[in-house]
Amino acid sequence: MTPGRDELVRVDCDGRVGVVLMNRPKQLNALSGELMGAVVSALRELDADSEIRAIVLGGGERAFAAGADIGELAAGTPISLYESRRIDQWDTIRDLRTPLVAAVSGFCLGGGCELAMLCDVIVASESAKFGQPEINLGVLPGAGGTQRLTRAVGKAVAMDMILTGRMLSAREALGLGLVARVVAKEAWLDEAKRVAREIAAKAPVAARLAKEAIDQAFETPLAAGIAFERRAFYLARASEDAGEGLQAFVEKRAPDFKGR
Ligand code: CO8
Repeated sequence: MTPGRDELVRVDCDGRVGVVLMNRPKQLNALSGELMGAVVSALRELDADSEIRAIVLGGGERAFAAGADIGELAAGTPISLYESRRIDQWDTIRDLRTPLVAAVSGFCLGGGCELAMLCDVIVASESAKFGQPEINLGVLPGAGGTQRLTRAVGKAVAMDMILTGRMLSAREALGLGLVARVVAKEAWLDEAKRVAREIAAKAPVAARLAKEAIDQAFETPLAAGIAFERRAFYLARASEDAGEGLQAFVEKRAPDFKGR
């Protein structure tokens, strides 16, 4: 029987934070078409919910995700992959406006590493292992790994990882700028939720514009990125929340952001 979305992902709301946990533990969260469909659909729903101001995307303790489902890749043809637009749907994650925190414990490999890199902040357990081992299967990263990993860790390490399949420890990933925080093994999910709650407490319009502006740093030349940032700044300044935030500082009180 085909598992439903509710079996493949656990979706929960913790105040203004949405939590999506991938749930194919026996296959180390190998990203089958169905699992990715479930992830994308859950994330899009949370993104459309105006009450939600940050989202955590996680896996289990043993694996965030060990890559695309190798059985499916072996059974499919290049044309079925192309026709199904399997990889294209990953792009929709980049279009989400709500800040996304990846909670990574254990294996974060291949498509799993590419999925984590689609998120805005990666919080990793000390146990986390990051890698792009596709070369061992006779292929290469196909969902952004050659591009995003290179931008995150630089050419030398990206070449090393992608050409040899070497995995990075969480500490190495932190040193190289792939992840934002490394926490004790048992704290990976709680810390990711804590970071998400911290983001959710900020002015949401400013947070979303800031996320968009940072992403521009990877898409545009510097001058165009600076121009984008300036307009985003003016737009944020026009929000009610900016009026509230600035006034609250002057009045020495905590701001009450409304998301307007
Ligand atoms: N796909 C399918 N099943 C998997 C995958 C996977 N990626 N990874 C692990 N599993 C399954 C294993 O087959 C095993 O199943 P079973 O118990 O039925 O035999 C179960 O998960 C547990 O795995 P292991 O017994 O192998 O556990 P170990 O602790 O010994 O090893 C490893 C863990 C090192 C993670 C090992 O499982 C491994 O090497 N996995 C494959 C990692 C990999 O090569 N990932 C890259 C996949 S290709 C890819 O991601 C391309 C992305 C392209 C874009 C997206 C296209 C849609």
